Amino acid sequence: LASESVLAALSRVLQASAGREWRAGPMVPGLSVIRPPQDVRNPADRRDLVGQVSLTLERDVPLAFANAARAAAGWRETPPAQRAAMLKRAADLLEGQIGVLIGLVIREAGKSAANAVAEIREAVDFLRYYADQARATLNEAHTPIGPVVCISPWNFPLAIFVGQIAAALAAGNPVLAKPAEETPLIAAQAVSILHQAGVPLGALQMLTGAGEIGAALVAHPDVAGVLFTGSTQVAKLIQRELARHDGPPPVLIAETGGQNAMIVDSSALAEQVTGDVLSSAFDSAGQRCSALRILCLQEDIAGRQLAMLKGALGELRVGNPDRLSTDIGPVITDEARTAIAVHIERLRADGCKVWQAPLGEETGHGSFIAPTIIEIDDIAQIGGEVFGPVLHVLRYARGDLGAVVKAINGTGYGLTFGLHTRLDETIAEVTGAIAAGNIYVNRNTIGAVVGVQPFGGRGLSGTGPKAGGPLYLGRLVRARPALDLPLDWA
Ligand code: TXE
Repeated sequence: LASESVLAALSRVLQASAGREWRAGPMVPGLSVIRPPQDVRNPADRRDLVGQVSLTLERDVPLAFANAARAAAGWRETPPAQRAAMLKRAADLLEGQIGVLIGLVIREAGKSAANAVAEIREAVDFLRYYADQARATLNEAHTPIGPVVCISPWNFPLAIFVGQIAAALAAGNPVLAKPAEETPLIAAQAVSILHQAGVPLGALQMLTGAGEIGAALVAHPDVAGVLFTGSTQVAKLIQRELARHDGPPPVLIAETGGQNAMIVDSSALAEQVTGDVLSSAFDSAGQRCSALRILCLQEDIAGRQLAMLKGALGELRVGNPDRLSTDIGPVITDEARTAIAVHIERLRADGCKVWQAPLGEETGHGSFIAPTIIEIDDIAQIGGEVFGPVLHVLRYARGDLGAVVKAINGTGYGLTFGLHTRLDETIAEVTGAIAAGNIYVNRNTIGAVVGVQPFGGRGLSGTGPKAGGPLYLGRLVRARPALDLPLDWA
């Protein structure tokens, strides 16, 4: 967002999208009954009606599977190169509509303009990546597994939604996609684009609605695989349901939450740490599975580092992302805001020191939480995952490094981990001992570059290490893919 012309273009895009109303509904051929629509409102300002969605009913699920069964043979027999060409065409179409879609992502998901652009770019990258994978790895003898249910969250309403679909489609499977109930409008645009690019209506269907529609999809006897990103709790429910199926249980690939930590020792560069911590903890209002939750500071530098972080916290601009000057937007719903606020107040009542960024003007009509730093004495004080802009800070003594690593592993999650140090032996010791899928050294802990840096978690964070992938710029120490999915499923 650096250059003047880009800023001017974005401003025009935002103005053009203001006030536009979008529509979404079930995309299941043969569904005749029109359901009364529900409003979808902007989390930054609930007075802004982004559009309306009509909901799928549980009794529509068998029709969707019947459509998938009818489409399966045709899709399976479509040569991989042709499927790849469709995904590439969809990538081009998505890229061509980026101007319109930025405004929709900002208004429906509450993302900042920079995050909205990154989100759309990632979706485009996923389409091209899986197109290339299909062309490079699949031959005509490859056998797809059958209908794949893709269940996705609201925090990457386009990138994760499209990434799951592209992986399953590339491998020749018909897809039944259930986007998050909070973000159906952007999902509907993505599915329309894939249809426009040539994917048959029966090979890619979308079912709107909440968890019960996801549950009904997973419970259907025809399901061959499930790609899920969301909470650990729902991943476990899905796993249990799939185990009840007759015959071999369907494939489950799950990417769930994290309790991600970073260790900063006294050799680290304080200014670089400040920038990396802020982006890791507060970008997207902390609503990333990879977001930093626990910052462990070696005690001799903790006071100075904390002072720098508090100073930077005070400068963050929290507000409506329809302004390009906004750093931090809202959290997704009022329920999410309440849950995060309850967590902060519990730790304050426990005697923890709490610092918060000022809330900007015009945050009164949205679901805003001020970015927050809380000093804790023990990782166990945090409890479960807090999905918002809250960073917990723990001081540790030099001799306690091993105990800190043990406590981090003891959370049971294992998604991302960061280390800031300039001591080679510490890098070797800590990265060898941490049980996380993605480990970052001397950089922020967010992000995965599609096709370059595979991503995925262990333990409570997901279905675990898959095949290895290429290293990222030599600074990502270890990465294991979770989204590098169904291409092995033959
Ligand atoms: O997730 P849910 P939510 C985590 C994070 C957050 C928590 C809750 O910890 O606090 O999830 O967010 C569908 N059977 N992450 O409520 O409920 C649901 O409709 C089948 C981590 O969004 O797991 C939605 O489409 N499906 C994260 C999807 O599952 C069901 C991203 C995710 O919803 C279902 C977002 C059921 N029984 C949240 N119940 C990440 N790893 O990036 C719900 N769903």
